Formats: sequence, C-alpha cells, structure tokens
Amino acid sequence: MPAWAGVGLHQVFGHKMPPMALLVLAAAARRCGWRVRVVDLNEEPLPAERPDVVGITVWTMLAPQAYALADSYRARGVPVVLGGVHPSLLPTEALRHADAVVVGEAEAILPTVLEDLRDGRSAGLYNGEWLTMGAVPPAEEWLDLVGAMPLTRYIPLNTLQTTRGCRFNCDFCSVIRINGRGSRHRAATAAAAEMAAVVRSGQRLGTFAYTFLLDDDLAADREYTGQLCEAILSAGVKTTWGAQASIGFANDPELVDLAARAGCRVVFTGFESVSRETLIECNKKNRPSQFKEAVARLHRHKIMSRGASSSASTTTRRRCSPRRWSSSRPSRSTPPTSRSSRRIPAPTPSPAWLGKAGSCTTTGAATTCTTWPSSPPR
Ligand code: B12
Ligand code: SF4
Repeated sequence: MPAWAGVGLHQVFGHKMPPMALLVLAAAARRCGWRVRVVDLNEEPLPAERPDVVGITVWTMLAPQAYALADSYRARGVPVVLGGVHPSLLPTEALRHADAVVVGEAEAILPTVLEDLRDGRSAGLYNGEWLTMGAVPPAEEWLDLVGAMPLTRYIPLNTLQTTRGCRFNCDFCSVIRINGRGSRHRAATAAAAEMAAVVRSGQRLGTFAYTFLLDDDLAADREYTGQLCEAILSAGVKTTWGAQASIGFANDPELVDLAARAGCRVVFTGFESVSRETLIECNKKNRPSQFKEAVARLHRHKIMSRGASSSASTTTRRRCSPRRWSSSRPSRSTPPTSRSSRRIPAPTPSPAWLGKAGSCTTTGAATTCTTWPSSPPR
C-alpha cells in the first residue's frame, strides 16, 4: 500500500487500519501456492528484497504515489499488477504504469494474473468478478499477516468486512461501480465467528477490543444486520464496534437497540448535506428533516454518530451552519436537477463485468436500474 500524502482523515482522526484489500488478496494468492508479504508504506520502509511480482492497491488520492512506486519496480524488471478503485475506473491510465491491471473485485482472477506474470505474459486488462462473500478469504486466512505488520499505529486494528455492494447510487461515490448494486453478505454466524477471531488475534497482539466493520452500509439489508447482531450476541464476542450505515439504520428503533446490545458504539453516516436540493442533485436519498431525531436515537442508545458532509456545492456551503445543521430545513428556492435520465458512466474501456450495467432512472425517492443487477450473487 503506498504512503498517503498530506493530512486527511487518516492523520486527523487517527482512523488508521490495516489494508484489507491487500490482506484478502494475499490470502487468495496463498491459496494457489504463493508466498506473500503485505507492506504498508505508511508504517514501514520499502523492503529491499526483490519480489517476483508486486501488487499495489490504488485509490485516486494515492494514484501519483502508486504509479511512481509501480514505475520504480518496473524499471528494476519486477512485474507490477495494479488494482483497486482507481484502476477499476481508469484502467487504461493505470496500464501505462503496470504490466497488468485488474478491474473490480480481484479474488477470482488473481491466480490467473499471477500465473501469467510469472510465465512472462500478460493480457493487460483483467476483469474481476463479484463473488459471494463466502468465497472471499475469511480473517482466519490473513490474521497472521496482520500479526507480521508494524501494528502500534493502527487504530482500530480489528477490521472486517461482512458485506459488499450498496443499494444506493450516490453520484459522487465509486462503491457500486466496484462492488455492484445491492448487497452480498457473509452468513451472519460466519461473520460473528470471524469477528471473534479478529478480536482474539487483536487481544493477543495487545490492542484494545474495538472492531470496525468496513461495510459501506450496515443498513443495506436490515434483516441481515439484525441476524448479525444476534449472532454476535449469541457467540459472546467481547468487543465494541463501529460501522458505516445509511440513515435508515438510525430510523429503525428495534435495530438500533439490538445493535447497541451487540456492542455497537459508533456509526458513521454520510449525511452529506442539510440541503435537500443538494442531496437530490447528487442522487442521495437522505432527508435532512430526519437527521435530528436519527442522531438523538443513536445517542439515547449510547452510540456515537459521526457524519460526513460535503462542501462541494454552493447550496451546501450556504446552508451548513455548525449550530443549526441538524434541524435546518431547506427552502424550495433552487429547483432540483432533473434525474429522469440518469446513466451510470462505465469505466473505459467498458469491462465485461460491467456489461450488465445500463441506465438507472430515479422517480421521486426510488431509483430503478433496469439492467444493472439489482442483487449481485449472495
Ligand atoms: C476503510 C476505508 C477507509 C479507511 C482506510 C483504512 C485503510 N488503511 O485501508 C479510512 C477511514 C482511513 C479512509 C479514508 C479515506 N477514504 Co476511504 N474507504 C474505506 C472503505 C470503506 C473500505 C476500504 C476497504 O478496505 N475495502 C475492502 C477491500 C477488500 O475492497 P477494495 O479495496 O475495493 O479491494 C478489492 C478490489 O478493489 C481489488 N483491489 C484492491 N486493491 C487491489 C490491488 C491489486 C494488486 C489487485 C489486483 C486488486 C485490488 O480487489 C479487492 C478484493 O476484491 C472504502 C469503501 C470500499 N467499499 O472499499 C472507502 C474508500 C476507499 N475511501 C474513499 C475516500 C474518498 C477516502 C478519503 C479521501 C475520505 C476523505 N474525504 O478524507 C480518505 C483518504 C485519506 C487519505 N489520506 O488518502 C473512496 C475512494 C474513492 C477513490 N476514487 O479512490 C472509497 C472507495 C469510498 C467511496 N465511497 O468512494 N477510508
Ligand atoms: S450510500 Fe454510501 S456507499 Fe452507497 S452509493 Fe451512497 S455514498 Fe456510496
């Protein structure tokens, strides 16, 4: 993982986590016989050893560092594969700095890519595939790799991902382009067992028992979230935990109560704006009029609410007052942008796994995608 530049969430809030993409991919590579090492350049120097193949995860904000790193390895004759959000969206750009680029989720295709690079060939672009969460290597297969990393600066150390995908389609977000529409999840009992293993491992390493779920929306499938909380309770997992969830989570009193009993202490919500017009403009389904009660409900259950908001729009800037934000109601002075013919832009070139992508239309509060798979495989 390339080192991050500047001062962001990473430094400001101390939310530093082990690089999950590299951990699960390392576990996938081990399944087909590779010896692996996961290196986070935020925490350790570049190893002097010369690997057979280098894989680098690339987010847009890390792309310059990632490309420079890739170029330096290739200059030494080491084949490089790039993957992650940024190369998935701009694969031809990434391919200028790599021998191979994987678009989308990589667990299924990685063995082929590694074999090709080992044998001195490459197809250039490789298309990932949405797997069921059951096929994603669980924590038991990568926890030893976390143990081998310099851990003292990771807070939280304990992370896991129980679901992939999102049922929404916010304009500014890349998640459904990588992980698809809908939500796939690990069986609740398996996820609770994984959480227990992660916590045990973390405690062995001397960290405090807090676990962060990397899932994009813990409210994506509330029935599943309920089952997960029940499973955590019946497995007796001793941890407090935090998660990201859309506002629907806090609007469900029973679920909030259950989650609190299962150890939930922090919920991150993308409120994004207190202006309904701005939210409509970016295809976000939140209703600012609900924010105050939603946050109050979380607080009543001793769950901290942390919210992201955007400053990208003039409406947002104008209306966001730190004192009034949770109760402010937008006026109807700015007409919302018409959403009637929304299209999801496909990456270039359009990879096969996005072949099913098509047009999404929004009517009122509902978004319907005609050809995008509404529920990826479970
Ligand atoms: C956890 C997280 C964080 C943590 C990071 C902890 C860490 N060290 O990883 C924290 C909270 C610190 C964080 C911060 C930020 N984040 Co963040 N974060 C996430 C989140 C929720 C999960 C990442 C993750 O681990 N996913 C699980 C892994 C398994 O999925 P994955 O990374 O997609 O990997 C798969 C494929 O992409 C591919 N792949 C990935 N890497 C590689 C490498 C190779 C070689 C190959 C072959 C394949 C491959 O295979 C993997 C397995 O299928 C994602 C959303 C998401 N769903 O991914 C956003 C996300 C990565 N974050 C995002 C953003 C924007 C940010 C911030 C800029 C927010 C801000 N405004 O400050 C900051 C960045 C600060 C900085 N200094 O750069 C965006 C990135 C968009 C982009 N274009 O790159 C995402 C996608 C969220 C979004 N809604 O769009 N984030
Ligand atoms: S709800 Fe969150 S994860 Fe889903 S599309 Fe919107 S910003 Fe992305």
